[in-house]
Amino acid sequence: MAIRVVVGAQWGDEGKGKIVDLLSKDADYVVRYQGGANAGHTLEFDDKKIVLHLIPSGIFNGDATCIIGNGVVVDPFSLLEEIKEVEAIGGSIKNRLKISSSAHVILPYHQLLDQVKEEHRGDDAIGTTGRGIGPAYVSKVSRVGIRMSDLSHPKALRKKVQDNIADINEALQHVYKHDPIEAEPIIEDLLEAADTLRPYVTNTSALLHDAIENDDEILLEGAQGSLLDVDHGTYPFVTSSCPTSGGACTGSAIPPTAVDKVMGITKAYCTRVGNGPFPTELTNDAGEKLREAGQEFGATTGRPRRCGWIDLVALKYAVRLNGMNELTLTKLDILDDFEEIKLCTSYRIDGKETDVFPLDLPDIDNIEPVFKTMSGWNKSLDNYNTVEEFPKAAKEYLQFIEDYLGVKLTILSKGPKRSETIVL
Ligand code: 2SA
Ligand code: GDP
Ligand code: MG
Repeated sequence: MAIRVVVGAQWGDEGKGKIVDLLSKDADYVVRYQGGANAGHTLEFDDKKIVLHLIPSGIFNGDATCIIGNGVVVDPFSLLEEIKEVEAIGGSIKNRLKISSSAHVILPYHQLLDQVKEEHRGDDAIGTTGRGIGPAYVSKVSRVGIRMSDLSHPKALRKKVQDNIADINEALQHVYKHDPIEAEPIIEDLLEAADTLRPYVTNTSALLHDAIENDDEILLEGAQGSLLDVDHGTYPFVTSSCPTSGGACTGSAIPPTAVDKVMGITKAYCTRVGNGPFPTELTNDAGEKLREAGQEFGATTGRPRRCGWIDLVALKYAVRLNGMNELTLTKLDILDDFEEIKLCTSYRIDGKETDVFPLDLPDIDNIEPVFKTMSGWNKSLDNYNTVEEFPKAAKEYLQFIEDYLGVKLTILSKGPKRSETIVL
C-alpha cells in the first residue's frame, strides 16, 4: 500500500481528474488538498461525463473515502450543487464524502471581491476564475476566515460573518466604489446549507493519521498546476494556494515522511488559461489546431485555453520542485495529426541560453524559447495498445521527453476515457 501525490506539472488541466479516477479503483482514501471550485476535473466513463470542482475524483471508481482536505477553500453552495450532480449519475456520497473541519469557507462576498478586484486591476488582471479563491485565502491567512467547524456554532458564526462583512463593506464602498452588501441574507443561506453539510464535516486529520498507521492506500489529488503555485509559480499570475507536492502535506495533514511517491501529470503539449507568461504559446494556426483538437476550453468557466508546444524547461523545473518519481503524459492523441512537433529545450533570455526556469517575472516575460523539431507520426494511435507497437516517431517523441526530464513515464493517455490509457 502506498501514499501517492498526483500533481499537475504545468499550468493545470493536464488531465488530473482522469488519472485520479483511474488510480482510485484500489484506493482507501482520495484527498483534495488545495484550491476550491476554481478547479474543473473531468471524468469520462461508461458513456458518462462529469466535471468535478470540489469533490475528489475518486468518487466514481471503487469505494474510497473522498476527503476535502483542510487546505481546500469550500464554497458550500457550489458543493451542494455538485453533490446533487454526482448523485444524479449514480455516485454515492453518503458515508463516502468527508470534509475537513479546518477547511475554510468561501462566501458570496469572496466571489464579489474577486470579481471587483479583477475589474480594478484593468490591464494587469490575473484572469481569475471569479470563484472567490484569492479573497478566501486572504481571509484565512488574515485569521478572520470561517471554517467548516464554525457551521456547528451558529451564534459565533453569525458574529464572524457580520464582522467580515463590515470590513469588506469598507473596502467595497471606499476603495472600489461599489454598493455595500447585506450580511443577513448570506447568514441565512449559510445556516441552511450548514444543516445539509454538517454530517460530512469531521476531523479528517485524525482519520488520515489512523489510515497511515493502518497502511491504507491514499491518493492526494492536486488541483491547478505547479506553475500556478503561489510560491513557485509565475507570480503574480498564479492561484492563491500551493498545488505542488509540499502543499499536499500541509493541505491534508499527511506528513512528508509518509508520502511514498509523487506522480506528475503533463499534457503532450501545453496550455494555460488566464493571464501571465507562457513562453511556448502559439498564437497562430497551430495553436488554434491544438485548441480545437484538444477541446481546450476551461472546465469551470468555459474560457478558451491558450495553447502551445510542450515546454521541457518548465517541466524539468516542475519535476525537481515536486520531487517527481513518475510522470503521466496525457492527450498524446491530440498530436496525431501534425507533420512536425516542437519541444522547447532551452530559453534565450537577453541573448543568454539557459535551461533553468527563471523566477523573476521580467525574465520570464523576456523568454525566447529554443525548440527541437521532431517529425510527427501523422496517424491515429487509437488501435495501439502498447508503446512497442507505436509508430517510430511517437516512440522517439516519448523517449526524448523521458531522457530530457530524467523521470520515467509510467502512464500514457490517448483519449478521455478510462480505457484509452496505457500503463507502462
Ligand atoms: P483563481 O481563480 O484565483 O485560482 O485564478 C488564478 C489563476 O489560476 C488559474 N486557474 C486555473 N488554471 C487552469 N485550470 C483551472 N481550472 C478550470 C479548468 C479553469 C477554467 O479546469 O479549466 O474553467 O477557466 C484553474 N483554476 C484557476 C486561473 O486561470 C488564473 O490564471
Ligand atoms: P484537470 O483539471 O487536470 O483534471 O483537467 P481538465 O478536466 O480540466 O482538462 C482535461 C481535459 O482533457 C478533459 O476534458 C479530459 O476529459 C480530457 N482528457 C484527459 N486525458 C485525455 C487524453 O488523453 N486525450 C484526450 N483527447 N482528452 C483527454
Ligand atoms: Mg481543470
